[in-house]
Amino acid sequence: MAMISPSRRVRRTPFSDGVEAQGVKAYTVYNRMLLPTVFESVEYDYRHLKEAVQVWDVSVERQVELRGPDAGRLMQMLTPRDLRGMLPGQCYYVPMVDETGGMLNDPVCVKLAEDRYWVSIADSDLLLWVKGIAYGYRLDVLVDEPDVSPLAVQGPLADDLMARVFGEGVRDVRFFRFGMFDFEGNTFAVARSGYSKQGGFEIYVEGTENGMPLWNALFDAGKDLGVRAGCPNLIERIEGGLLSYGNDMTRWNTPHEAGLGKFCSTQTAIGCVGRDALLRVAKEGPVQQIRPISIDGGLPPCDRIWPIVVNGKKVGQVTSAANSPDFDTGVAIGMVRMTHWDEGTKVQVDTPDGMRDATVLEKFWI
Ligand code: THG
Repeated sequence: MAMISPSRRVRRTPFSDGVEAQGVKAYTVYNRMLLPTVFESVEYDYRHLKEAVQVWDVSVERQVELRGPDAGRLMQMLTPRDLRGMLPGQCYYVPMVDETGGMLNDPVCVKLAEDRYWVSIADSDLLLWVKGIAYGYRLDVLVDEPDVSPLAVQGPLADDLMARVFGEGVRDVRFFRFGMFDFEGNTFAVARSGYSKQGGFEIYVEGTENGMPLWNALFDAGKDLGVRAGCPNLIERIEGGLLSYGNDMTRWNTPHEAGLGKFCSTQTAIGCVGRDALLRVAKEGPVQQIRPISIDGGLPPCDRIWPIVVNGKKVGQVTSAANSPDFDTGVAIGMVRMTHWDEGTKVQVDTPDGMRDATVLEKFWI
């Protein structure tokens, strides 16, 4: 494929110098910022992620900060997930929808204080929507994108590496919680979260100037653990059923279609945007839903929709696919119509390399 022409519009991150020094081989663009996709090879990176520990530049997970007396009210307007029980120190995966119930983003909400939240966004311009809602409802809240860049430490040895840099206390951080930890005179939120199923942390690094010192400290401390630079891994995230906004679901899907109905409490009081629309889909149920799909044979890269067909009729579409070394099959995420979404349903997938036999599954691989 051709190169990405660098320019100011495609933002670098606080860690880009480190990423390049570690030999990044490919980037994508996400939230108008560089996101590494390959270091050695997707397969090599996959194996290493599952066996050791990696440091990921996920600065593209930009933060939308809500700060002020109406921050909590605004946060609840933005998501159908019930936030009433959420305490400072917690992270919630929160679908966000427009007035029609169409998904706008699937961020992680980080509650820093009663009057301060970070919305750690997927790839859509959520800042503009949040600013519009805050302004339209005349809310007493500041909405901005702060100089915060998440750095993920993922893999089975993540606890050991993090303990060396932030102290033994990081081991006690629970899943989707965060604590405040010091590094060289700065205090950062460190959460047990991340876009893999291998376990690990995300450090919310405040201040561009603090990026490279932390990056270097993690690599110095992890030499004997075999630490490498890594990035969200296509194969592993499909095996784990981690959804990619813009690929697996878009504004034309409801959270229920995306399998995120469990994060929507449209019944309970909450006054969020899209509640009426979601009440309807929650009651009637979706007519298509995301499913894991195993596909026979070697697969080419998936950079467009692959129709799922049965007897010449379209019954869904594959939106992400890769070849899994561990499961020795093509692994994919697709949107499948109700008539064909049951476990074990045999279908065909129309790939650029020809028709492939495939099976609709119920549970993801990991
Ligand atoms: N971490 C942070 N910000 C992010 C992501 C992240 N922003 C962009 C993108 N990833 C948002 N999308 C997701 C998708 C899945 C998860 C988190 C963010 C995730 N899901 C777990 C799962 O499905 O197993 C847990 C969900 C839960 O139980 O609450 O982690 O990765 N900061």
